[in-house]
Amino acid sequence: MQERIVELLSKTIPDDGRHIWGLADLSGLLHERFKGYGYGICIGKRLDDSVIDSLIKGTNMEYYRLYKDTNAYLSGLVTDLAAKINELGIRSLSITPTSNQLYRSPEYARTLRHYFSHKMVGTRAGLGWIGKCDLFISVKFGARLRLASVLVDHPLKPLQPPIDKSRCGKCNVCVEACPAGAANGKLWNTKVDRDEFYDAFRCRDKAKEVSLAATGQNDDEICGICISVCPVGRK
Ligand code: B12
Ligand code: SF4
Ligand code: SF4
Repeated sequence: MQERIVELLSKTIPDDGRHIWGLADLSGLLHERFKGYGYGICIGKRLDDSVIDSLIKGTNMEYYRLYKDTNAYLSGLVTDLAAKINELGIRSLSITPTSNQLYRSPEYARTLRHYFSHKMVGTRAGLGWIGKCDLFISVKFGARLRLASVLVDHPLKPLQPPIDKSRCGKCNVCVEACPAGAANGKLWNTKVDRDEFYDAFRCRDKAKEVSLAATGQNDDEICGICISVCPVGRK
């Protein structure tokens, strides 16, 4: 069955150098509300370099539009994939890029955590690691991508080994560039919790402030300087 799923993914996800995907074993890692789903598919869509490069000077309307468009595109792609996997007789569930209110814990205001982490599916699929500003750094595109996932109830064997620790090394570029001072430079591994190296509240408050100033929209927290400056995946 894994072969049929791989064939479906190869046919459905464009092979255009702007997508990455991989298979993840998530046994024991998912929140109880995903009971029955032990495996997942991570899909990443590269963001346009011209827009991401421009973020070095701060967020702007082009990034806001790209963010919304990419979310819509990936949501369509994972919904389509989940439907096709269900047709193969395998139960599956699509998780859109921003997940949704359903996957936002009631404690969200206090924790800034959802029940579901796309980045975790990405590291288990061997596609990348968690960088010093808590972004998913894909081997191929760096942080210049958005992620979406599909969960399945059928065993999947990752196509490459999971990545368990940071590959940032001595680089500190995003830590120094962050206008909120949100990261302290500590390296991630699977035993290090987010709050030990990155302050999500500092990031959220700064991102809210800069996105409102640049776009006039207050429905999101969009900054992204840390995406722009990372040397991994930069052309
Ligand atoms: C809540 C949220 C926020 C919050 C909190 C961010 C945070 N880093 O926790 C706020 C509002 C601050 C925020 C801001 C931004 N966000 Co946001 N956000 C989310 C959301 C909805 C949930 C994240 C969450 O629950 N975090 C809680 C922590 C604990 O989990 P985590 O951050 O996902 O990562 C941990 C685990 O994955 C763990 N892990 C990884 N592998 C493994 C393996 C094992 C075995 C174990 C045990 C653990 C483990 O390591 C990580 C660190 O602890 C996700 C979408 C989603 N559902 O995944 C998007 C998401 C993380 N955001 C994203 C982006 C791009 C941003 C912004 C740049 C704003 C923007 N949209 O332009 C900023 C950047 C912030 C930053 N530097 O991380 C992208 C990240 C893409 C990438 N390359 O990493 C995501 C994945 C959306 C998407 N679909 O692409 N965001
Ligand atoms: S999104 Fe902006 S404020 Fe948040 S960590 Fe990245 S650079 Fe810092
Ligand atoms: S800028 Fe450097 S430290 Fe930050 S995520 Fe990228 S490689 Fe890691």
